[in-house]
Amino acid sequence: MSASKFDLTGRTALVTGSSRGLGKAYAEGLAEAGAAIVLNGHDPDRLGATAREFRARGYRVEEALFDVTDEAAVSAAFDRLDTAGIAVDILVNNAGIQLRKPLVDLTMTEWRKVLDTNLASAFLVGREAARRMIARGRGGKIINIGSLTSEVARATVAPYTASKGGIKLLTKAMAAEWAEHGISVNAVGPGYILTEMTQPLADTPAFDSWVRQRTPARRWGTPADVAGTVVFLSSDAADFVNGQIIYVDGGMLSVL
Ligand code: GCO
Repeated sequence: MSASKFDLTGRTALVTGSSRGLGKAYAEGLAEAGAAIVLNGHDPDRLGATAREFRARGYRVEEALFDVTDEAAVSAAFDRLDTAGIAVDILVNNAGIQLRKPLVDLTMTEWRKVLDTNLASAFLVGREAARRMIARGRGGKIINIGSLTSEVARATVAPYTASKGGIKLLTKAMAAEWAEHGISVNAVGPGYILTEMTQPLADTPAFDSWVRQRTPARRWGTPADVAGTVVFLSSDAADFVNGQIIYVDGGMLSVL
């Protein structure tokens, strides 16, 4: 197989929640593979700083400041991209938040915020992207970001778990409807990856030890460990992969 199957030159990728953390790593990986990047975030300062950093590295970057949970804002953002002549060929639905709290203490407001940010956003942004991919008639790639909790649960992260379980099946539902249009829809489930979101866990000695003991690779993952799988699923090499979730977890889900 020629390396060109993994070349994203000429493609444009929108990565939601890409000002920092895993989303930023996915955007970096896609840029390194040749894609032009549309960065998304809701904090203008953080988004601008990341965009400047990417431009300094020679990446082609656009900034899309919008709230992925706001239907009107998502639609308006895509209208702005249309007006600018920017067609999204690759969408990575990465935006997500975590909230660690016992279910019995959770409020409806907290529940809704996690489910809206982690799951509804993938529907809202995916719908806008797919409408345009179908209309253009040249296919596309959608990668939804799941989690180990797409498969198994951990106490105190119920809304996150429910949202990531939803991501796994929404991925299949999207594939069921959009594969015939040449759109590959898949998911990636990162394991315990060291980011701002998980740093408090890594800083807890007992949790850090548990992760290292439960992971056959005996280490936390890095954002770079996950980016390659996102690039693969964004490339022509994955044209016949649909509705799948690939866990990048050092083997954690494979062992008792
Ligand atoms: C937690 C963590 C996990 C990881 C990741 C694992 O509190 O257990 O936040 O949810 O972030 O999702 O795949």
